[in-house]
Amino acid sequence: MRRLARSLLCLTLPLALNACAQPAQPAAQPQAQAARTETTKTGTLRIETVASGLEHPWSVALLPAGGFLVSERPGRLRRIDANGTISPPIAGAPPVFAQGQGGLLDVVLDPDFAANRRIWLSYAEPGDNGSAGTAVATAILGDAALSDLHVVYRQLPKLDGGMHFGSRIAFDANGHVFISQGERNHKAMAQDLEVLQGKLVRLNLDGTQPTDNPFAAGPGVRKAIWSYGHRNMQGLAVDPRSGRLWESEHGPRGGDEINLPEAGKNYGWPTISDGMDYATGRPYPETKGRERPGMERPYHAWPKSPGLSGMAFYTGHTRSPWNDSLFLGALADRCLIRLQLDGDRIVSEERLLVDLGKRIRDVRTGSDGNVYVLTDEQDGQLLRIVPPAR
Ligand SMILES: [Ca+2]
Repeated sequence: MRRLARSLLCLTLPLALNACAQPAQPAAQPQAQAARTETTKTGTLRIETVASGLEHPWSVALLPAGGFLVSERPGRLRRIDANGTISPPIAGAPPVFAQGQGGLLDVVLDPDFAANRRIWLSYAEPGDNGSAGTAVATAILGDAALSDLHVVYRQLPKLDGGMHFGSRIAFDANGHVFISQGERNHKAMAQDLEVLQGKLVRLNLDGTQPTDNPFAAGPGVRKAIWSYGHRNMQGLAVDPRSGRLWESEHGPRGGDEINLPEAGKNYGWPTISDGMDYATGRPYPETKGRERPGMERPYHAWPKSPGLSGMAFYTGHTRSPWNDSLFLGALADRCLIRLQLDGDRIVSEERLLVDLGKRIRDVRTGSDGNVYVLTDEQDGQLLRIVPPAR
């Protein structure tokens, strides 16, 4: 009866329509295609606003038929048309722990998305008594709703607090999915193979654990683990040229790094680190230097932490001056980092969107040769970055 009365109210009192609307819906109007330019060392790039009004957008997936899927950290998934029209929240997303760094995190398309319409989501999943843990679910994308939602991975144990959930998802060409995570700010856990904090994990696409994972045969260890000793990985991508997996992670002050994680290897946190405690300016008590036998040095490190989030290779665009680059979003340094590659070798760094001055949460590269970024704000934006002409 109350629902009927509410419906009648909505029908009969147009001025009350706002009270009947779904919460947190931005105006579904295409954004003005405001463009600005920036002079860079390879020419002039153009910054176009695809959409605004996104609440702390975390990840963007480019749909093959045009348009985008965007996750908002408070727990909403939205479709954005090629012209910038933002949909209402897509129904059926999993409930999330939207506190601190937690919430709805990565959204990526299944490798066979064109045929199966399946998407993958990573998020902070609420547990008992205020606890949470990183989780990954898959679902079928419909026009307005998800269906066939399955949770395929849960970081265990679940813990209190809102820090260091990771998390990104990437696929190799051999039927595996990689899931990056954080150590939930429990540093020692990153070295403990009986828990999943601070681990990169590898699963089969059906969520089962590969029998050839490096710790699959060991007793008392988590068989999903691919590599360990990680702090908080918010970038993960496979180089389409080599098939090699790269990850970026937030270190402590001066400890942000890139690794090419290999099976069973220990990436050192917190026992080795280039970084310092933000509070004291000194190494953490757990840190015993910058290198140690059996632990991997960073493949690449920054003496001043940019705050890395989101990572994408830009390859196969031989007419672009950006060909063979790795892009990384920078939160603290408020820019887009471009690393010029020669094979696996990082030969130079260029900082883009510096004048824009926004926290960059995610970056993806399009088959159209453009680069797409999300700004991490209450009124976040999806931007299209058009590279300089060669
Ligand atoms: Ca490390």
